[in-house]
Order: sequence, then C-alpha cells, then structure tokens
Amino acid sequence: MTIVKINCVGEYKIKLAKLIDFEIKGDSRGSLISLEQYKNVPFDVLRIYYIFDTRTGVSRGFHAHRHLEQVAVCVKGRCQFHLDNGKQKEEIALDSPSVGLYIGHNIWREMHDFSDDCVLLVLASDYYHEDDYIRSYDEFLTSVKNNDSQTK
Ligand code: T46
Repeated sequence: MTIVKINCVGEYKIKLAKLIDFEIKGDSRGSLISLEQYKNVPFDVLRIYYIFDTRTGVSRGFHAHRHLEQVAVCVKGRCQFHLDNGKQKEEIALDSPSVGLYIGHNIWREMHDFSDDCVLLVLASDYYHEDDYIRSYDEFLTSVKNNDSQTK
C-alpha cells in the first residue's frame, strides 16, 4: 500500500488501513472541515459519494477493489468497518466527522451496525467502474495469493 505523506492533525496506522485526523475549523458558529487532495486526502479525488438512510440491521460492502483507494468519513452517526487483507482482519468503528478511514486496494471491506442517522461520505481515487470490484470472497483470496506469489 503506497500512502503519500499528507498534512493533517494526525495519522494513525492501524493494521490494514490508516486513520486520518482532520483539522476542525471551529468558531463560535460551529465547525467546518475541508478535505483537499494531497493536503489531507492522499490521492486525486475523482468521485465522491455518500451512503445514508441505511435500514436497521443492513450490512453493505462485501467486496474488495483491484485498484481503487478511498477515504470514508462518517459525517453523522456511526458505523462499523470490517477490513480483511486475506490474512488479518480488523474492526474499526467510525463515529466522528473529523476522522477519515483510508482504505487501499486489495482490502475486503464490510460495513455493519449503521446507526439510523448515519451518513457515510466516501472520497474515491477513480470513477465508478464495476470491473474494479471483486465481489466474491473466494476470488479475493485467490487474488491475494496471486499478488503474493508475484511479489516473491
Ligand atoms: C465501497 C464501500 C465503502 C454507482 O453507480 N456509483 C458509485 O459511485 C457507487 C459507489 C455505487 N454505484 C451503484 C452500484 C450499485 O448498483 O450503486 C449501487 C450500490 O453500490 P454498492 O452495492 O457497491 O454499495 P456498497 O455500500 O456495498 O459499497 C460502497 C462502494 O461501492 C464501495 O466502493 O468501498 O461503499
């Protein structure tokens, strides 16, 4: 995983991804956070989408990306990310609009436990391409093995 060094309040390496602390521009009126490519987001931002009104008990994701990099921010409410690189798994709770979860390519992700008010904003390094998705877990494990044998 290549991560560009970026300017932000802090970066915390977790096992399979990275948490980015965004600076809050607060004043007496309230709070504001700005996301800028190569300042606090480590890639060209070609797409932004957001997930909201997720029904109670519904889980999403269940795929990996061949190339795509993303930063997910829970701008309201909370949800739980389950990440997996084929060897290790990690659970990350996102519940702050000032924390971004950077997820590189070849990471299986699932999102669970959405609060009723959850709004999950995602910045992506490319346009939407269905052929970048690996939606079968078995295919994901095979792709991890193939990548490992190519890098040995
Ligand atoms: C990811 C997690 C965090 C589009 O047409 N354009 C888009 O930019 C996106 C993201 C989706 N779609 C379509 C494709 C599906 O028909 O919207 C529908 C729902 O997408 P999907 O089932 O892939 O959504 P999630 O919540 O399972 O996954 C999404 C992203 O697709 C994925 O890249 O990492 O959020």
